[in-house]
Amino acid sequence: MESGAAEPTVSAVEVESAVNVGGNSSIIHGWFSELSPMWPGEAHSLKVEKILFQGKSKYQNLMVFESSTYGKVLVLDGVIQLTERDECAYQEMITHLPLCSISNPKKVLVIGGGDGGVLREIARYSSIEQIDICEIDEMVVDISKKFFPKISVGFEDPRVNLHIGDGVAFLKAVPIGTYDAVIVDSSDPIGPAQELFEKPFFESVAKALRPGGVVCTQAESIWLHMHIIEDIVTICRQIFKGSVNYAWTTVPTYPSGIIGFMLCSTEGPVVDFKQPVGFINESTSNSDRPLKFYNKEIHQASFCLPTFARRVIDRA
Ligand code: SPD
Repeated sequence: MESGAAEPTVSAVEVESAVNVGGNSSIIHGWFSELSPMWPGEAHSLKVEKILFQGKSKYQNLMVFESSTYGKVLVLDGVIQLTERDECAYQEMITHLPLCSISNPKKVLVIGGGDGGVLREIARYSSIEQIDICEIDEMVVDISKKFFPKISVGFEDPRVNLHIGDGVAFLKAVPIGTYDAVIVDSSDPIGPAQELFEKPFFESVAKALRPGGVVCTQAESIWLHMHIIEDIVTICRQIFKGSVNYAWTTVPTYPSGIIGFMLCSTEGPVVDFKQPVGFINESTSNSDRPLKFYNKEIHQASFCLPTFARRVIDRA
């Protein structure tokens, strides 16, 4: 950690004036408003009860605040990464969409995901022997362990190997065909995650997967980012010679209230993402925490796209 000693707690009364929280966002009169050139002309706001942490790492600004209605909120460079109330809709879907699409996954790699939520979900699978994670910013891990114990619990699984470093460089060094699945739990493509949306990165992911292996990557919003999604689909169709699909989920605190995932498989045993072959529920899950969001019906439904999005994705 370069910096980031926790500043004294600030009550909502004390945030009457503007607090700069990184990026274009701010807290004004006790309301956090999320502004970014990635969603121009709109901003979602959450009422702030208390700022719990503000700091700056080598890579980004970090903030944790207690909101009035969504529990604790993790913000990186002014952009909401998760809230306690709706994180399940993201972490469960980005994990179980790929892992329930293949039989008995054994080796999984997470790029990003430093809050530990995706690890918590992967840990439900008793077939899994090895869970590697490469997160660039150690402060994200530390902050999550301090303020989000029900999310960072994922780090406690003995199968987890944490690597702090650059995911792009990590993947380049992975022997060909190592993983059954790669999950890319990144922030938006402005800032440290930019390279995770580019072609060379997807080429490295494909090399790291075994034949018929799967990748699931955070792929933004069909309401706001069709141009980004179109580019990602084009790149993925060039690289992944198995299947290429787009799915989405609702996350009320993400811009436009939804977020999507790019799901691809490499050439080899056929993967039909729309027909899950594995099943995770309370009785099969290696966890005493019930699933809150994911089920088989949601899995299948998440691939249904509105016409405007389907048109662009089909022609990409
Ligand atoms: N617009 C914000 C997208 C953030 C996606 N990653 C969230 C990390 C949660 N594990």
